[in-house]
Amino acid sequence: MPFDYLFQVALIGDSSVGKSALMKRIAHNTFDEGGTTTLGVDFCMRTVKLEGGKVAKVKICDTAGQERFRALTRTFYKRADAIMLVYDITDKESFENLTTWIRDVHEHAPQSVQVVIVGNKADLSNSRAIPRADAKYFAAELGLSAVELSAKSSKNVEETFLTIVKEIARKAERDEELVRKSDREKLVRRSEPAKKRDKVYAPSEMILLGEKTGKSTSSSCCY
Ligand SMILES: Nc1nc2c(ncn2[C@@H]2O[C@H](COP(=O)(O)OP(=O)(O)OP(=O)(O)O)[C@@H](O)[C@H]2O)c(=O)[nH]1
Ligand SMILES: [Mg+2]
Repeated sequence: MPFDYLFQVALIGDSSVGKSALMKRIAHNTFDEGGTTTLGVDFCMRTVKLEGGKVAKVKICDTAGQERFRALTRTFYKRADAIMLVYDITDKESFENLTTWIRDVHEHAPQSVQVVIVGNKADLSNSRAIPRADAKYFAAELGLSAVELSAKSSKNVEETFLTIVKEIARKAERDEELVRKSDREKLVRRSEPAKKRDKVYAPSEMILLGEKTGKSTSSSCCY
């Protein structure tokens, strides 16, 4: 299927928070109980029809949470349009480690990247370790949004993913408009001095000027 945009969404966060499960839910709408740990990076593609008829192809990069892969995974979120920073709502440590992940994102990801704090395993809310309000407060302090979802039950996964893609698409459209505007301005700037030169230095006018003043006009100022 032809597409208008190619976006990258990276899933990052501690090991076992459910990044791979989330990617499979987003890309194939499936869930495997007890997945295996990711070694390096894994990918899936998803196509999204946008409002207005445009089509976005989204490359979802599922990165390894293990520390030993950090250098490799950074190279992927460097190119991301959006980052889903995942923690497990039943695992306090995975939430506390968000601070380190955020620092990493600020250091290595593009400034324009859209970051969403994602609390996974919302189906286990009876074993919740992180109150929803704490996550919202943490995200708001950083100017980010926070959502809770469940890769297992699929609750809120599709909504979150589509909201992210639509937001990146809106940004891409704004950027395109800025480029078009700047191209138009460049064209105007290029044509404006030429007009002025024609007006001031056109040989016919110079002859006229010379005639009016009665002085001869040198052609050396003509270019
Ligand atoms: N109850 C529940 N379990 C989940 C959910 N998502 C993932 N899991 C389970 O959590 C475990 C870890 O999931 P993974 O997706 O492998 O975790 P990961 O973040 O990719 O881990 P790394 O690849 O090591 O970084 C697996 O046993 C999953 O079945 C969820 O939404 N609810
Ligand atoms: Mg994984």
